[in-house]
Amino acid sequence: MDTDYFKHKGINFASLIYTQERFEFLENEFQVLDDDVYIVTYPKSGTNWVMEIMSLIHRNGDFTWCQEVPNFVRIPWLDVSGEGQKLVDECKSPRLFSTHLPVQFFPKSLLSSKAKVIYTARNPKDVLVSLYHFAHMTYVIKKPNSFEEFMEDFLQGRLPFGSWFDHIKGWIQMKDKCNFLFLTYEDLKKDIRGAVKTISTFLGKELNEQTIDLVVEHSSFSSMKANKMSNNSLAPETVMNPKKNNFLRKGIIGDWKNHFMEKQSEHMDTIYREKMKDLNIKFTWDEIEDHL
Ligand code: PPS
Repeated sequence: MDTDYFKHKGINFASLIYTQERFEFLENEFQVLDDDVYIVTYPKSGTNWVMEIMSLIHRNGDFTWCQEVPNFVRIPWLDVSGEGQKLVDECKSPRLFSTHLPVQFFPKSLLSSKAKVIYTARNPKDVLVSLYHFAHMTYVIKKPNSFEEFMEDFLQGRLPFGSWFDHIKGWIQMKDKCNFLFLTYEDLKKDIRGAVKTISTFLGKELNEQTIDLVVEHSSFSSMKANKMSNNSLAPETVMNPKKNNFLRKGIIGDWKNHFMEKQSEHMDTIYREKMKDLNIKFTWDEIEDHL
């Protein structure tokens, strides 16, 4: 099956599950509610992991919801059209949504609401590697010809959802707002208990130690991989090839070192420094890299 993209305001999206009309509707007409919670990421930054943590916190550690209901039904994708759109339109308050939308396409009604946003970012080198593998099993990203070419598409913002740099720089402008929580995949890996506490406090839920244990256990890589409601093996076959399903692939920090040649790493570092120079923020992955 061939993958087609269309451009919305300069950014590529897969025609298979997204439409321009829906994006216009979401940006200008969709009503954000005060008790909504949005999980926002650039693709491959740990969205499904945060969805699992959120589902478990939402149900106070009761994991039956995660074992009986697919993750994309528990926390619908805000930005998709077709069948997925119905899940959004029919979702009852308190609503939990996930999305990869860049900030400029997000519903404008967010600005006048108390809805909460959890933004999770990940080392772009690991995002690129994860995306590269995902592109071989999905129909929403064009099949890469080579890692080299795919990297250039990533760095130039030609992949779906556009530039990683613009995405994070756009969303991080909200970092001082009280309804915005910024996390990194690396934070979750380094201290999952701490991250669960941070997320639950942000959501206004104080969990006891036993409940935190349940959230940690049932959102672990191995639990999610073994759970067909959370490993995306139930995703539509038009979107992902179930025979190639390895959505929960490795779940580690630093797999980029197994894929990048030295000169590719230096090339990406140069672009990273240039594009991020105005931000003046040190991210968890920068610190991890410093200690290697
Ligand atoms: S998507 O398609 O954009 O929604 O993908 P996303 O969920 O954002 O990212 C997929 C990567 O996250 C890893 N993952 C996890 N890592 C550690 N622990 C847990 N529980 C977990 N759940 C998902 C998943 O394996 C993908 O990363 P890679 O590097 O490809 O393994």
